[in-house]
Amino acid sequence: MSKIWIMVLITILTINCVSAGMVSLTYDDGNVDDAVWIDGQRGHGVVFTAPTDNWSLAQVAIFGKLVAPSKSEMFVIEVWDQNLSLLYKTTDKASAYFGDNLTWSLVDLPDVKVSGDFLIAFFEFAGVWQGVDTSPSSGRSILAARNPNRILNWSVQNRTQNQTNWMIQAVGHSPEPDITISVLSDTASEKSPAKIKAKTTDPDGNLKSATEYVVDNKTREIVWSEVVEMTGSSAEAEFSWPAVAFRISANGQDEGVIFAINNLGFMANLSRLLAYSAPCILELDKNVNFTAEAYFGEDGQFNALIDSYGFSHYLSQDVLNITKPGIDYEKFVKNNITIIKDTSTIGFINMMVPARQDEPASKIIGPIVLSGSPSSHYDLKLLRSNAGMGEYIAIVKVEDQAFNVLSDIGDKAIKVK
Ligand SMILES: [Ca+2]
Ligand SMILES: [Ca+2]
Repeated sequence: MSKIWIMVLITILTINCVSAGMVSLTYDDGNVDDAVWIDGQRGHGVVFTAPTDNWSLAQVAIFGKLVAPSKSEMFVIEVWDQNLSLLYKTTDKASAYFGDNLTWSLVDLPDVKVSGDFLIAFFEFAGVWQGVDTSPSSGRSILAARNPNRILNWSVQNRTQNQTNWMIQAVGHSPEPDITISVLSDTASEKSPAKIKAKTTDPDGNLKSATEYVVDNKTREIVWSEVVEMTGSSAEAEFSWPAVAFRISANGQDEGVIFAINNLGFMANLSRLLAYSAPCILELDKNVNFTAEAYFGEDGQFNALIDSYGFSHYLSQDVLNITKPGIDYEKFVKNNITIIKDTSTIGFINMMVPARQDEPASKIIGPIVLSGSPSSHYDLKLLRSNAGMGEYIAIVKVEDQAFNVLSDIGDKAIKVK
């Protein structure tokens, strides 16, 4: 459970293990399951997509350890463009980067400019165990060979390509956005919401969104979040917060504050039904866990549950009426809904912004046993309740299309009386 948790957190807070200003492109789940070396002149290759044109690839991270005794002292890393032409090559001693334990090693590159798809190939000549994540793969991990540069047919002992993710990451950077926020109105109530203004700029003009978080200064819980779209090289947004908190109720009982956020980009006729989403952990049956998103309508009704692989475990009749009009809902329920009544559970996430590093950043609300039925929306409801009296802090995070993230904290606290 704890590993899944961490993944959910990473998605929300975009914590990177790399230094400030750097972005890490990764297609593995971060948890190593196996390690392999490959023979001969073959290399482990991963096809990456640059987040923006002329992205500066500054480092290659490889999860590995030395093979002892090693057949080869040297390794080669090559960066190829989408035509498999060499952009950069580096050769070094394996023992200078890898040791006896499986861990991430960073190899510096001199800011190689990449655009579109590019390939990183790691030729270890049977000198390094390459870490493998065996979760369903993105199909981006391949076998590479040189002279001429090519992608080989897949052939690795005991490993299929659709369950192999070489643990190789591309670390790089591009111009970052900037943000300043100001609290225009620092008392909040339903009638007179607090107002927070965010001003953002981005030197290379690929702004994407700004997200406001309202944090209870006492419990450090994120009680409210709202995201707005942004584009171009400068944008402003004004958030208003009517002193409300997202909470979840199950079977008519209030279970507590959860992390939820409004959704952008659904078709107009679905946006009302899928207005909000909340990250959650779905346990269908013992030890069958998924990270997922629960979707709620503007009225708080639970309308969809979609796991991180894109598989939907539940859709409400209202959603189905729009996505597949004319389909018999009872039949659909029988054939498509995977939730097992009175057995499956759902855990929501209460996110915190800890005041100190040793304090927890989240806890699970639940697990809640799903004892309702699809037609009763499993008796789950997203509530927008009054936030309790006290002080709240506004944080706004800006993101650009190249995965850069920056945030700013409100200059004064917001009071709810
Ligand atoms: Ca894994
Ligand atoms: Ca940018």
